[in-house]
Amino acid sequence: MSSDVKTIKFDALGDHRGSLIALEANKSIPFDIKRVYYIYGTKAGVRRGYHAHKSLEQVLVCTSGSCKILLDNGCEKNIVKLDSPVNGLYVGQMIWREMFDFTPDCVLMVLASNHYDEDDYIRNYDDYCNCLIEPQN
Ligand code: T46
Repeated sequence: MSSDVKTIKFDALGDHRGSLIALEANKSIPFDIKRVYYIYGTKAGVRRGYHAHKSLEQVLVCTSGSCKILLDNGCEKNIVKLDSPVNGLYVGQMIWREMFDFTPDCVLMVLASNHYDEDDYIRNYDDYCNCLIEPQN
């Protein structure tokens, strides 16, 4: 189980025209990418997330603007600010996450290791804590 979190710094390919970042599965992104989605136009004061994933791994990248991510592994909580397209945030399995403080121009792109599956979500915090104590298959 990869219940970890880490920041990833991407190589920016730049020249006089500007910058370009290429993200490749099993290279800069540490899994096979099966899905990409992005969150944008988030209203002021909105907090999203409030869940963990049983098996999904993801890399979050703020391609525009900024937002903050609260990460909770059941023992400790950390807040990471994403404010650059050069930085990615890897979020492994069984990490509770909440996203907040979105700037109006924020585009949060997420690369995911699997297709959308609602059964992979744990959307209740008490259930999440119970799963950490007694992992299920
Ligand atoms: C995560 C954080 C960072 C789909 O139909 N397909 C999809 O691929 C996704 C991601 C969502 N949906 C549906 C499910 C809900 O009816 O779109 C609706 C909004 O999803 P949700 O409330 O889960 O969105 P967030 O912003 O709370 O969480 C999302 C991802 O769901 C989640 O995996 O880690 O972004």
